[in-house]
Amino acid sequence: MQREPIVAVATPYGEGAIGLIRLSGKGVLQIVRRFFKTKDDIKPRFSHYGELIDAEGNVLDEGLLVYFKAPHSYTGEDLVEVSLHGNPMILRDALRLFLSAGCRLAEPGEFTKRAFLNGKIDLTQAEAVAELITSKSELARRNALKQLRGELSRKVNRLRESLLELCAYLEADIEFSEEDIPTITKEQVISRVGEVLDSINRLLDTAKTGKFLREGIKLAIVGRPNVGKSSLFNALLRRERAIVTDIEGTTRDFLEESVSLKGVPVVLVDTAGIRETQDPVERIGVERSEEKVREADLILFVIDASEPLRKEDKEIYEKVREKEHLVVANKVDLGYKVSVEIFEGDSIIKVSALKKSGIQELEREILNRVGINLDGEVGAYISLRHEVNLKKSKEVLERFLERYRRQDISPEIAMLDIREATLYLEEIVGTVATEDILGSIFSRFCIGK
Ligand SMILES: Nc1nc2c(ncn2[C@@H]2O[C@H](COP(=O)(O)OP(=O)(O)OP(=O)(O)O)[C@@H](O)[C@H]2O)c(=O)[nH]1
Ligand SMILES: [Mg+2]
Repeated sequence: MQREPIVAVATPYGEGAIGLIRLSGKGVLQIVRRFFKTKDDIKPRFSHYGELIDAEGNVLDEGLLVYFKAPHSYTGEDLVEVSLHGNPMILRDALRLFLSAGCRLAEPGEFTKRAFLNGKIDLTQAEAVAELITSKSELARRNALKQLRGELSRKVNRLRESLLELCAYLEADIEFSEEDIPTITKEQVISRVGEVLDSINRLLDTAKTGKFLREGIKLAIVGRPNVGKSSLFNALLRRERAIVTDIEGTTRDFLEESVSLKGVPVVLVDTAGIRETQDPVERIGVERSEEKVREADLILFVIDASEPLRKEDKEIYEKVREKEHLVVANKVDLGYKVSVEIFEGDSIIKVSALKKSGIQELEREILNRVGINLDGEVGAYISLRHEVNLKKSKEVLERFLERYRRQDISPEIAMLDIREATLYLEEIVGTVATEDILGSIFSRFCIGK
């Protein structure tokens, strides 16, 4: 389907070797050809050199034109890309020409939205386009590419097909119930739904990691004064950002810095050592530290390995153990005199922030703890939208299973349940998609994409 012609600058604003204008929709080649003069016969997917000339006959620029004939284009419509020199004034003038000839300025994400509407890509792939452009970390980028190549779609579609088949069986049961041909047994229904639920749970397990990849991990370094929190902060940052002294209570206010841990975005927070104190400034610092404990995705609880645990260590540990945490025994270069019985079940990572030893192992442990295994393959990590729908689908299926086992459900209702669960999956890939869903996805795009 060819919609009204749209145009946009597809390259970022500013000076560059090349600036690209993209047009898609009905009659875009004719529109461009009114201004872009070339000696060539224009062939799809070939690059043609020419001049861009305005209505008064002034040459605006020289450039290259590539024509993609529907349906073999990004949008599935006729699509033209004109590469000019990357000067914002040239691009603005070119844009004006095309607008004057009947094009409309594209909305954010409109090219990709048309690709979706024309069946070139599904909704998870459209989302992946936006993520591929905006991802801030190596792993998020690799994940987006996987999603763009249909990894998530395949997984969700497999589940959807399994449920649709089940629907067909249940329907046949209703239609031909008198004829006494069992098309599917009760056990088969239960095991099929069970399998789908297992797969949904596996996908849901990736949600937390997906969030970390996209938004980063908030990591708070916490402990009593002088155990070496700021030293560890600096070691992880690989620069001397925080002040380090042997005076207890050196860090008064928390410090936040972003760092990439093996390609994963991390916000590191150094906090004031937690202890009872009369100093009003330090007390506010301690309160803020406690707040950071609450906000963090993961806590590095630091102890001094070179001496026995103190009462304060144990008190802080009581607060920390409720949350995701790692115990970091620092100052191992001074020996290991700490008794660690109270940390039973916790893995203790030995480091020396001063000598910079054990830091790599600590980084690996941090990523492991949030579900990122650098040695394994990057999986398909779902986003919040996928998570919400998968949970709804799961809920319906669980309710169904429970009633089906008790035989407390008519075949008609059973079918409706399965159909509803399928619908939530279909919303993920966009087999069914409301304007609301589309609006919220495509409005996040940049113009020209
Ligand atoms: N030997 C040794 N000393 C360390 C190590 N890490 C830190 N220190 C020393 O311990 C002292 C305190 O270090 P900081 O990093 O300021 O400790 P902190 O936990 O941030 O202390 P507060 O900000 O007061 O809560 C300094 O003299 C550091 O040089 C280590 O791994 N080995
Ligand atoms: Mg400090």
